Amino acid sequence: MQAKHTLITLYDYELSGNCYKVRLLLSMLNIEYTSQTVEFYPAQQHKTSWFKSINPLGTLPVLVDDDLTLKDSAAILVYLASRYDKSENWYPAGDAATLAKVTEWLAFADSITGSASQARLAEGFFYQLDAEACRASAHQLFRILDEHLWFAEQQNQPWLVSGAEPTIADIACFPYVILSEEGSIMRQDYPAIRRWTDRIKRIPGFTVMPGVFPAGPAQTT
Ligand SMILES: N[C@@H](CCC(=O)N[C@@H](CS)C(=O)NCC(=O)O)C(=O)O
Repeated sequence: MQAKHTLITLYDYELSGNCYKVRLLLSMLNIEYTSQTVEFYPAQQHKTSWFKSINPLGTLPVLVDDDLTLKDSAAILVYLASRYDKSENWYPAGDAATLAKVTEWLAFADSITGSASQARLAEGFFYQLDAEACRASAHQLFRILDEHLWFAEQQNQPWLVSGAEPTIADIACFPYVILSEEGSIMRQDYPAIRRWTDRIKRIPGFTVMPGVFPAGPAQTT
């Protein structure tokens, strides 16, 4: 049965990877919400006085739950998991080291946004950015991510932070990795990343966005 939280509003843009992070967790936690579209491109509605009265930073996503307004995808993930995930797996607040590791990966996700997402903006949204430099930074991060995941797999750890279940760290890092080809950042040299993205696609409640495809049939051999 779906949890009823009719007061939640997500200020959202379908093609935004940062908004997708929030949509993913809302779906995986089966939380009902209302989506308010903010036309990012080409209308630039996020820079209008209407939207800046909601978020003076002029960035998406924004989540409003009752009288709480949150303006950053990582803050929103922390909030949703802390408030609505009864299993406490998504944001395991009980253990200091685990929590610190989740936070470390949230910061890493921001670095991915600052490189892979920027390359995508340059290629697909005609932003005046140094796409080549963004790609080079993204590849450095993907190499680190791939090695981390490879070593984790050797310990039978499927997710970014050790433990049997995924955390918001996986959700925060996933979107701009899986969308990286839209910025001409190919992932053929990162096999552990490819296996990890496939595992994420198999989490119950996984949802797609334009450019992201569902998992294929599970391998039986
Ligand atoms: N750290 C913020 C970054 C948000 C962000 O940069 N969002 C993009 C859309 S995907 C945006 O609104 N960019 C407009 C701008 O930076 O002016 C978060 O994770 O929410």
